[in-house]
Order: sequence, then structure tokens, then C-alpha cells
Amino acid sequence: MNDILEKIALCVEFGKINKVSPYPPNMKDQDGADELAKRALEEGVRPDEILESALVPAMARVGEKFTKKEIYVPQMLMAAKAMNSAMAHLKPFFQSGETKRKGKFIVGTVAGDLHDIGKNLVAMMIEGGGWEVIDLGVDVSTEKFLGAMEEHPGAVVGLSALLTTTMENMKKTVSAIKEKHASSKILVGGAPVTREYCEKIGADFYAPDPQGAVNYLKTLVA
Ligand code: B1M
Repeated sequence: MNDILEKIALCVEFGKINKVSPYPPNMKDQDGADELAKRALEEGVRPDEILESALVPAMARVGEKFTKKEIYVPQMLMAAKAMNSAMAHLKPFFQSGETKRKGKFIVGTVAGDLHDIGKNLVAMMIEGGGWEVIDLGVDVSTEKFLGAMEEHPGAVVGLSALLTTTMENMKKTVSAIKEKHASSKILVGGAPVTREYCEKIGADFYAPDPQGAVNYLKTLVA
């Protein structure tokens, strides 16, 4: 792999955001994902190559380590920040349509639920997996999900719920989406959600963690 791409991947994997960022201590005073992504573009590396050959594999490693409990939420959040700092340089190319992404993913935490840490991790892993993410935030009503689906036809939808009380709203949203967009694909997750519950409410897939979500989306673009 190109040296600069390898360095970007390491920065993302270990959460090195930029030169002034003190974390991780063994990379102190070194350029981070921010400076390296900017330099790579200046040197003529294509944005999709930076995404595919540096950010995606780095985030895949982060996801695997998280699944195996070799790292925890803080390290994952640092990796997310490093990835976002690199993505900020790439986004203009994707937004202009100059570089294509794998598809669109609409995500939100269901109505009545304000928990967003897990949802944000899923969103950033999926973005790191090469998808455009439309993040609707927390306490997202069924109408808001449906509106986003009208705006982004064909997008995969992801619903997160952290409260047993709001799982009922997940069910309502899934039913409404399936009624209006029968062929749409819906991914669900969150601590109280299970595979059985996913099947019961008619969603398409349950992912216990971000890597599971990324792996599911991969199956949709085979
Ligand atoms: Co609240 N909370 N909380 N809370 N909170 C829990 C969930 C709770 C289990 C704590 C407890 O009582 N032990 C409990 C729920 C009990 C239940 O329903 N059975 C609870 C409660 C009761 C409440 C309030 C009602 C408390 C109150 O006000 N009386 C209140 C509700 C507010 C509301 O939502 N309307 C409330 C509020 C809050 C804070 C605002 C203070 C804060 C949220 C801050 C935020 O998110 N910005 C908060 C927090 C932090 C927690 C705990 C401590 C941590 C949740 C978390 O972020 N985990 C939680 C207890 C706990 O889990 N130890 C708790 C880390 C995160 C990475 O995991 O979100 O599970 P998680 O996401 C995982 C997977 O589930 C999966 O991937 C992630 C990474 O592996 N995943 C998906 C998540 N979404 C996915 C979507 C996918 C796929 C995978 O596809 C789309």
C-alpha cells in the first residue's frame, strides 16, 4: 500500500486526529489523519482511494477489535474523530458527485429515545465503510424517517433503540416504512433489541454491533 495511505490508516485505527492531538501518546507531535488526508489529496491520491484503501480497512479493524472486546467505546470514539477529520477533506469530492459512494444509509434513534452513542458509532462505521450517511439524530418520528426516505429513494434505513419503552416506537416505524416502501431494507439495533424482536416487527436485519451493521450493508451491494 502507498506509504501515506498506510499512515492515514494507522492514524484512524489508533485515533490520531491531528498533529496537536495528544492521543495516542506514542504518536505525539506526528501528523494525524487530518494533515495526512489533506497531503494525500495534494499529492494526487484519489479521494475514493483514500476512502477504500485507508479509512475503510482501518475502520474494519476498529470494528473487529470492538466486537472482540479488544478496545472499548472511548477508543472507538477517538477512531471516529480521526476518521471524521480525514473525511472532512474527502466530503467535497463525494458531495460534488465526482466520486461515487456505495449507497445511502438513513439512520436515527427512534421516537422518545435520546440515546445516541451507539447510533453514532454505527453511523461512523458505515460512513467509514464507504456509504453516505444521513443521520436524522435522536427522537426521530416515523414521519421524519418517511420524509427522509422520500428525499433519498433506495436508501437503507437504520433504527436504534436503547429503551424497552421505545422499542414499541421502533415497531411502529418499521410497520409504517414497510407499508409505504415494501422493498426497503431496514436494519435495527440497540441494547434491548434482539434478532427475535427484529423478526417479530418485520425488520430485515438485526446487528448487535457496528461491524455487524457494516457487514449487512456489504451484502446489499454484492
Ligand atoms: Co440511559 N438508560 N436513560 N441515558 N443509559 C440506559 C439505556 C439504561 C439501560 C440504564 C439502566 O437503567 N441500567 C436504562 C434503560 C432501561 C430499559 O429501558 N430497560 C436507561 C434509562 C432508564 C434512561 C432514562 C429513562 C433515565 C431517566 O431519565 N430516568 C433516560 C431516558 C432519556 C430518553 O432517551 N428519553 C436516559 C438518559 C440517558 C442519558 C441522556 C443520561 C445518557 C445518553 C447520552 C447519549 O446517548 N448521548 C444515557 C446513557 C449514557 C445510558 C447508558 C449508561 C449507556 C448507553 C450507551 O451509550 N452505551 C445505558 C446503560 C448501559 O448501557 N450501561 C443507559 C454505549 C453504546 C456504545 O452502546 O447504545 O448499546 P449501545 O450501542 C451498541 C449496540 O447496542 C449497537 O452498537 C453499539 C456499539 O456496540 N447498536 C446498534 C446501537 N444502535 C444500533 C443500531 C444498529 C445496529 C447496532 O443498526 C441501525
